[in-house]
Amino acid sequence: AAPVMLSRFRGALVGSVLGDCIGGEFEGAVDVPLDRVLQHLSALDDETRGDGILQYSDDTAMMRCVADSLLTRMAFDERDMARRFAKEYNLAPYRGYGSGVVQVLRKLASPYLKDVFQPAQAQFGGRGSFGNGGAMRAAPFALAFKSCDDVRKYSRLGAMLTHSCSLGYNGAVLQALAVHLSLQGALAMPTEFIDKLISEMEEMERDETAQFDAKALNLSEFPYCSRLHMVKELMDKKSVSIEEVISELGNGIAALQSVPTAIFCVLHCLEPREGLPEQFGGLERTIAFSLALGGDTDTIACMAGAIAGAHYGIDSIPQSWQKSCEGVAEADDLAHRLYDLYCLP
Ligand code: 8NA
Ligand code: MG
Ligand code: MG
Repeated sequence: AAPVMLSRFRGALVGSVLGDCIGGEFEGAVDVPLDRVLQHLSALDDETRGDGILQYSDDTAMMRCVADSLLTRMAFDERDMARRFAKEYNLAPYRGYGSGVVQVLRKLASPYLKDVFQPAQAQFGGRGSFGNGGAMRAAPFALAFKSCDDVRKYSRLGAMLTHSCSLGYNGAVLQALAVHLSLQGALAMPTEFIDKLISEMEEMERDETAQFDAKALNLSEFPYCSRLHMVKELMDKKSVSIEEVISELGNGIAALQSVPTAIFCVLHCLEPREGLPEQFGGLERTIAFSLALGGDTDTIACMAGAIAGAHYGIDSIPQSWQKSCEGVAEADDLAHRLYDLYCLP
C-alpha cells in the first residue's frame, strides 16, 4: 500500500499548487464562461505558448511555510511557523495576500513579539479574520499527522496564527479533515465522506465561541453544517448549475463561502459532467469546475485540488499542467519528505 499513499501525498500538494497557479487567471472574475476555462486549460498543453509559467500566490507561499515548519521541527511549533510566514511575506510581498492579513504578517516579523497568536486576535476590531487564508494552507497538516485528533488540533492552531475568528480556523480544520479522509481513500464512498465531515463540524460548532461568532456575524447556528448539508443536497441532484453552486454555497474569500464549495467541486466531479471534456480525468474536471465558479478561484481550486489530488494521486495530474506551474517540483519534494515523516514508526 506504500506507493499508493505516496502517490496520494504527492497528488495532494501538487494538486494544491496547480489549483492556485491555474486558478489565478480568473481570481475575482464575476462571470467565467466554461469556454474560457477550457481554453485556458488547453493552452497549458501548448509547449510554445508565449505567456510563460503560471505564478503561484499567497496560497502556495504559505502552504510551503506550513510544510517546511512541520518538517524541520517534526512537530507543530507555532513560533517557528509564524516566523516562516513573516519571512516569506517579507521576501515576496507581491504574492496577492489578503489586505488584512498583511498587518498580521508584519507584526509577526518582530523579534520582540511574546505571543505569536496575539496579532491575529487584534484583527478586525478584535473579532479576528474569517477569510479563507487559514484553510488555503491547511493540507500539509493532513500529511504530517496520522491521527484525526492531531489533524484537528494542529490545523486549528496553525490557522489561528493569522485567523482567530472561529469561522476562519474552523474552515481550516474542515479543509484539513477533508484532505485527511481523502488520503485514506474515503472518497470511494462519497455519502459516508460528507456525513463524516458533517458530524465533525457538528462537534466543532457546538463550541461556545463558534456559537457566539455565528450570532455576531448574523449567520445561522451551525453555519458550516448547514453548508455541508447543502453540499449533500446538491450531490444528490442530477444536474447542478454554476449559478446554483454560487448562490447556495458561495465563491468568496470568506472560509465559509469557499471551503464547502471546494469540497462540493470534488464530490461533483467524481463523475463525468456535461460540458466538461470526456477525456478529462477527475482531477482535471475538479479544477475546471472550480475555475468556472469565478470569485476566489485560485483558493477554491487550490483547496479542491488538494482534496482531489489526495484521492486520485499524482499520476492523475497531466505533465503539461505540472510543467506550466511554478513551484510544482518543490511541492512534490515536500510531499516526499512528509511521506517519509509519516512512515516513521
Ligand atoms: P484576510 O485575513 O485579509 O481576509 C481577507 C478579507 O476578508 C479581508 O481583507 C476582509 O475584507 C475580509 N474579512 C475577513 N475577516 C473579516 C472580519 N472579521 N470582518 C470584516 N471583514 C473581514 O486574508 P486571508 O489570508 O484570509 O485572505 C485570503 C484570500 O486573499 C485568498 O483568497 C487569497 O488568494 C487572497 N486574495 C487575494 C486577492 C488579490 O487581489 N490578490 C483577491 C482575493 C483573495
Ligand atoms: Mg491567492
Ligand atoms: Mg484567493
